Amino acid sequence: MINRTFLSAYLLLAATVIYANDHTLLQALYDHNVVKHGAFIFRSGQKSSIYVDMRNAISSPSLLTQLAHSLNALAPAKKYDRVCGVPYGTIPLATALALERNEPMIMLRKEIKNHGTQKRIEGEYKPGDRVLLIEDVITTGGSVREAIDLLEQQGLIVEDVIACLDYQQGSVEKLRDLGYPTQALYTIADIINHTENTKYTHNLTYAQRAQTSCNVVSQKIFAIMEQKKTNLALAADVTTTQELLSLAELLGPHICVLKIHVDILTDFTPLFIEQLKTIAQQHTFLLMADRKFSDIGNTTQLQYTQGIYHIADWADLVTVQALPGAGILASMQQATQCADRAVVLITQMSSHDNLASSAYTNRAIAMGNEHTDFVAGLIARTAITPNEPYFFMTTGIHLSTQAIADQTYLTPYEAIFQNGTDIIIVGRAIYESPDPIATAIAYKNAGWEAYQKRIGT
Ligand code: 5IU
Repeated sequence: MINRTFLSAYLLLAATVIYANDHTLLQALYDHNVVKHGAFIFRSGQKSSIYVDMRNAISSPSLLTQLAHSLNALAPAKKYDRVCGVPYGTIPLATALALERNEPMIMLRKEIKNHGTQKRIEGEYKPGDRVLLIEDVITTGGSVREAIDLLEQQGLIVEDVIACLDYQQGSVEKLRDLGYPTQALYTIADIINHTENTKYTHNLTYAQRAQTSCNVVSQKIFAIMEQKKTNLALAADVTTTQELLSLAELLGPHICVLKIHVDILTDFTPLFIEQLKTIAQQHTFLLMADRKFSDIGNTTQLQYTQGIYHIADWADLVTVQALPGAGILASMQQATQCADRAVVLITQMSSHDNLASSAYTNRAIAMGNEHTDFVAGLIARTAITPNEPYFFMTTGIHLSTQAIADQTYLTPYEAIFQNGTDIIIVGRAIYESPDPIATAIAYKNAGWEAYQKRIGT
């Protein structure tokens, strides 16, 4: 074993801090249920309010790729003869990294096969090969040490160790002392800090938030949720007015918001809007036009108020992209001059590989913060800001987190309980189901139970 200098240890530490600031990846770990909130008890008996399950990352190709990118950036800038993952949990990640680096891989066996070659290492290698070793989470460091022993027994040289998470049990420092430069993308303290920053509204009820919010539409929505005991919004992406009116009539009692794409209707008439408004009043839900306005202020103002849809006349809520900057909000607000019209600002999206980086998300929130009288809510995967006036709406919701095309799904429990958002927006899972009423009730109950658990009842 080679003993490294203090200086290299210091440089490694500095690098760790730099990569720990990558909040996009950290956020993705939450979004994909790698980091979970709750009450957990470790094998040691120690209690924790968060739990990190790195293995869940393998179910998301985008997250696995993102992790491989970040680990690649974290690894020392040199070539290795072999990339190897600590068995067995880290093998998928090591594969992703080996492909990204275009370097050969080997695989360790924990047990010797009692048939065949009795090999402990799969793949081709020769004594003296220099290895980059990957671990997902370093706790005691025992698995890393075992892997190093195995590799060294076969004459391989472990040059560097990189990991996703350092549980800060002193093992990373111990490995460095033994001569294995070790770095991690995050420490458990990074994860806890991030978690603390997202927990602000967890214990407030919707009724309390209706009282504390300064936005009229926000107050309305919180009051409706409390009264109807539902945080379910229906995304009714159907293409005829008849289908849409039937869905509104059928599911109206179970929802707080009906979200529509008015421009996908093939037979739109102004009369349809009158009919929809009547149903919304009868069943007490708000109308949301998911128009995703994104042009310069003047054009958006015209799109909002003119054309054949006259959205500003009937939509309680409209979605707006933050991309054009604050001018879009000012010009829309000027066009309505009406306190019961509001915006839901898009700060994050649910589509795979969308471009909303954490820097973009933060700037979008800052933009909303300047207009809280008009911005009532945020579209987000996680309740990302300590500002209470907002309600957080989450798209991409499914009871089974199966993937459909480019959509990334969270369960109602993950969105409401774990990620602290307020409203689940559900589309195909409900209106394409054989029994939309029963399915809507199932989603309503799941969303409500998650909320009750969050507020502690
Ligand atoms: N929608 C998303 N993701 C987003 C945003 C909006 O899915 O990030 I902003 C819309 C698209 C569709 C609905 O109208 O929400 C989700 O429909 P499904 O539940 O059928 O995937």
